[in-house]
Amino acid sequence: MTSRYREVNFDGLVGPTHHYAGLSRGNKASTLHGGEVSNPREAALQGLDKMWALAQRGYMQAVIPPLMRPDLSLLRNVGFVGSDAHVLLDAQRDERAVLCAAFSASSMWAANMATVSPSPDTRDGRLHLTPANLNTKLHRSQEHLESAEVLQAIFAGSEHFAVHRALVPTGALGDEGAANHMRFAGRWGDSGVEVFVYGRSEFDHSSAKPQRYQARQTLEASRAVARKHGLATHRTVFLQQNPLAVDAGVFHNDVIAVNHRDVLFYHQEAFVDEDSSLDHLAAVCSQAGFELHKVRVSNSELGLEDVVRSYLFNSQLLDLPEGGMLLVVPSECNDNARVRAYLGKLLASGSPIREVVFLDLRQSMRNGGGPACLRLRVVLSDEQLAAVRGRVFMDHLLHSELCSWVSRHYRQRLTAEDFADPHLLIEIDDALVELEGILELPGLYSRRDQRQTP
Ligand code: SUG
Repeated sequence: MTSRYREVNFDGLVGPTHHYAGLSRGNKASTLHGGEVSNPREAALQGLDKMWALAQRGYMQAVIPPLMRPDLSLLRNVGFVGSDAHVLLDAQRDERAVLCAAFSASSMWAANMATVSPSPDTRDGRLHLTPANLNTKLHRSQEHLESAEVLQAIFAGSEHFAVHRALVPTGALGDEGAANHMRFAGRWGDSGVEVFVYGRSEFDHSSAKPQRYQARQTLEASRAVARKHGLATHRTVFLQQNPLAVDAGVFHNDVIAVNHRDVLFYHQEAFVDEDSSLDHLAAVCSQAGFELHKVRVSNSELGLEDVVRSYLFNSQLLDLPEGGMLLVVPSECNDNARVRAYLGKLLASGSPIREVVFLDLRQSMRNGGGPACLRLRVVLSDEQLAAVRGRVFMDHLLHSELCSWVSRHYRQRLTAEDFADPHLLIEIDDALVELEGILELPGLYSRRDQRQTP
C-alpha cells in the first residue's frame, strides 16, 4: 500500500522574552525597531491566532515550543561569573547587546530552525532534518544545540526520521535553514526538486558578494546539507541570491521568493542571472516530471523597498480545496497602497493564486519575521505523522490552553531594562515547566537544572 503524504506547518511559539534589540544588521526591521518596548503576550497570541486561523481552514498545523531563555551559558562564556542574578546585573551594566542576545526569543522563526528533506527525496527514504547553525548572528548562533534537542524530541525514532547535527558553526558553513530552501514537487509524495539559495561562496572568490550587508548562507553549507540528506544530484539545484537584494535588506531568500508544490512566486531581483537560473530550475523540474509555474513580480510592478517593507514574499502559499492557492501575507501588505494594488491585479490575472488572507503579526514583523518565517514546512507520510511525538498538532483545545497559558505567564511590556529583574527568570521557568506538561514533552526544559540561584 502506498502512503499518503501531507504538508504540515510547524510554527514557532513565541517565547516569553520576545523583545526588540536591533541585533540583526542587514534585517531592516530589526535595526529600525531596536530598543522599542515589546509586548511578548501580544506577540505569542498573534502567533497562536495565525496557527488557529489556518488549522480552522483545514490545514494541518503544529506548534514548536520556544527555547529556554535567557541563555546564561552565553553570559558565562563571555566571562560573567557568580549567581545568575549577579551575572545578569553585571551583563546589564557592561555588555547590553550580549545580554539581549542571551534573552533572544528568535527561535520563534521556525523557518530558520532546520532544513527539511521529506522522505520521497532522500536516499534512505527517511525524513532528514539538519538544524541550522545560524552562526552569522551571535543571538541566533545559540539556537542550534537546543533546536536539535527539540527536533529529536518531536521527530523521535530513527526508523522514520534522521535529525542531524548542525554544520560546524563557522562563517564558511553559515547555514540559515529552510528560509533559504524550497522544495518543488508535482504531488507531495513524488520525488521533489530541492532548491538551495545561497548568498555567497567562501571559496569561489569569483562569485558576487553583497557590498553592504553580510550574506548569511554559503554555497558550501547548502551543498553540505544536500549531501547529508542524501539528495539526488540531478534533482538538486543551487541558486545564488542576488547581492543587490541582500544589500536592500533581503537577508533570507524567503523575503523575496516563496514556493508551493510547482509554483514559484518571486521578484525579478531574487536570483543572480534570473533567466539562466530559472531556466535551469525549470529544466530540472521538467526532467522530474512536472512543469514549473512562475509568478514573477517585476521592478516596474514593485520595487525592492516595497518588497522589504511589506514582506509580500514572506508569505505562505497553501492549496485551496477548490483548486488554486491561497496566499497568506502580513497585514503590512494591506497598509502599503502599491502592494495592495498589486495584490488586486494578481488575483485578477488568472495565476494559480486565487485568494489572499492578511494576518496581523506586527509584533514579529517589527523584528523582520512574517508568516513564512514563523513556520517550518514538513511533508510527512501517514506513518510518519503517527510517529510524531508530543501534543503538537493544533486543535481548538490546544489553542485555547496555549492562549490561557500565555495570558497567565507573559508580560505585556519588555525591554532590556527588565532583564536583571530576578522575578523575570522565575516567571519564565514556571511558564516553561507548565508548557512541558501541556505539550506532553517531558524533560524538554531539563536545562533549567543548570540555573545557579544563590
Ligand atoms: O534572523 N530577527 C530574525 C528574523 C528572522 C526571519 N526569518 C526568516 N526570514 N525566515 C533574524 O534577523 C531580530 C532580533 C532583534 O533584533 O532583537 C531577529 O533576530
